[in-house]
Amino acid sequence: MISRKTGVRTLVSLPVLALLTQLAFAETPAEHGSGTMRDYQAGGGSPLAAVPMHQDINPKAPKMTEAEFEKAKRIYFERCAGCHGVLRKGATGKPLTPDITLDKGMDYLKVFIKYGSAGGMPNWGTSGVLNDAEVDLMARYVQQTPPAPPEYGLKDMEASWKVIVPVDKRPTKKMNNLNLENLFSVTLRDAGEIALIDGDTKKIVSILNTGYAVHISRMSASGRYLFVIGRDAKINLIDLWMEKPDTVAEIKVGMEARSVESSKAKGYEDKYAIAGTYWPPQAVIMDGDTLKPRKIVPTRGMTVDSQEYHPEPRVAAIVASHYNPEFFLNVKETGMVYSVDYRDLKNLRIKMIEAAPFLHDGGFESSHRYFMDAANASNKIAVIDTKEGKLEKLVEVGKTPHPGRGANFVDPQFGPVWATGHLGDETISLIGTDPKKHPDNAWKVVRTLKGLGGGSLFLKTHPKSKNLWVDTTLNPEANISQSVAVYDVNNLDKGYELIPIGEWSGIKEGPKRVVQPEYNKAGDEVWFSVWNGKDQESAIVVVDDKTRKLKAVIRDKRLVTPTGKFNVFNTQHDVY
Ligand code: DHE
Repeated sequence: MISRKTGVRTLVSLPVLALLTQLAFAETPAEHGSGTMRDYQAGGGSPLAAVPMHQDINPKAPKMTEAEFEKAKRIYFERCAGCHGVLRKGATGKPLTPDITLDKGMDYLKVFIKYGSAGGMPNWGTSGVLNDAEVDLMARYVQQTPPAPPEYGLKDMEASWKVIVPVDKRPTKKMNNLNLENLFSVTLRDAGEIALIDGDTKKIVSILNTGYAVHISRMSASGRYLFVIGRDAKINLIDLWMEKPDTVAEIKVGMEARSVESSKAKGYEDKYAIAGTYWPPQAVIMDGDTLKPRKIVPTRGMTVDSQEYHPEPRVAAIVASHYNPEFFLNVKETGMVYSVDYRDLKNLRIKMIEAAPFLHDGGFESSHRYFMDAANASNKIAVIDTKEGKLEKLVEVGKTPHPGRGANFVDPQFGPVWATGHLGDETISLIGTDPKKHPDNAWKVVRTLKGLGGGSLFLKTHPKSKNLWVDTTLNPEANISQSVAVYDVNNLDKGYELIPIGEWSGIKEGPKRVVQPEYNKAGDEVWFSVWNGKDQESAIVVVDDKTRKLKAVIRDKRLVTPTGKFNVFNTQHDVY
């Protein structure tokens, strides 16, 4: 048997081999199989590991002491919950509820946990992450009734809510000399901070404390307020008009989260914000200038395909419609997109649009009418018409699409297209997006590009650019994860040029994974993060888009684990 982590061949006894071959808990290999994919799913550990939980005793399950249970719970939330879910009802990984695990029994479970499965379960034992005693512990743990983290309602949110600078004490005009439209908010993931970087001078303006394992930034419609969300569901509202931009309000909207967005429809600019949580499975609408929580939107419900109840459908990407006063929420595990009409919060209108599992990330095509939404476990892009509020089409793409917000450009042969890369294969799918002038190409994969390899997370272009940049952050080969591919959108048949961003950073040590291309406002520079370990030096590499030559390297010891970068203007206007 070959360990996915080490590539080392290990001898496995025949009964064990027999068990391994009948393992039925197959998972999506691309999502989960390699150490890097595994770490990506786990996201550095769920903040729920430290949360006290309610626990029933299941008399049929093997005995565990309280201390053993606590230890196993911590391991579960650090390693397993990202795929199997908080309540073990299954997400990317299969369900692990006692009705299934008690039947499987100790031997089966121990083999499964120790050796992994061909379907994608990591080999936790043979890779050295868990020792035999811990494998035994986890086999007993998954036969217990899953402990349930507490709910988190309006009262909890209000208790965490702080308005640091009230609205009437804030500036009435911009008080700094920053070119705000070309400011970048940069995620400093493991520091729990963001860096505000001046896009013109490339100087760090300030470093601000945010939530744990901070994740993304989004802009208000006016470009004044910056919203930053951490994995611990803490949101910082930052006022960019202040002499020194700083947090003016904060709130914790749940126990685990990934997404935040603000209202963009005419008449509702800056009025509301919304954040989606992984736990509890819900979203909350807040006031856009204070984060006062207003209305909670629950997401528990039936799955799109078999219409079975799912107790923990997490909220993944959220986009704000430019057409109607509505947010579009990805309800991941049920495969439904909720359009939430925010005109009347007392009589909230929610439309449940059937898409496909598991909805993760996505963005608008160039007209901003259609939300191109990745259903990663189905290898599909769901095209959601945000004007009509309906599913337009499900488009089959490559394995495990991961577009970020995707990339829009005009294909010389097929007209306007939106592109996605994939975690599970080396392709880039180009989908026609112009039903009016190019009806034959609309909502079809019109072209497939060959990229550097699997493990792509993000790709980007800009309306003023002729280049399409694609990262391969999670590829197991260092020379690929440290490089990006760039295509000439007017000459796609020529293939890509490989650009060694990691090498250009000048940093010698560390994995130097290159992640997330992001343009400046003018569209003539593209920024890449060179993402190293927490104790290693990282960097941001700025490339001249026209010449594809190195323009600047931002190196500063305060840039700890930079990952996402959000240019104010491009984020505000959904330019990508
Ligand atoms: Fe992300 C976007 C969830 C791991 C960097 N990530 C998103 C979105 C979701 C999501 C739902 C879309 C938000 C939106 O548009 O509203 N991310 C998750 C996870 O569940 C996952 C797989 C594991 C976890 O436990 O967190 C995960 N993400 C990562 C990382 O490890 C990355 C590479 C580094 C980091 O900073 O944590 C990472 N995710 C990003 C970035 C975006 C993002 C940079 C926004 C891209 C954009 O251009 O908008």
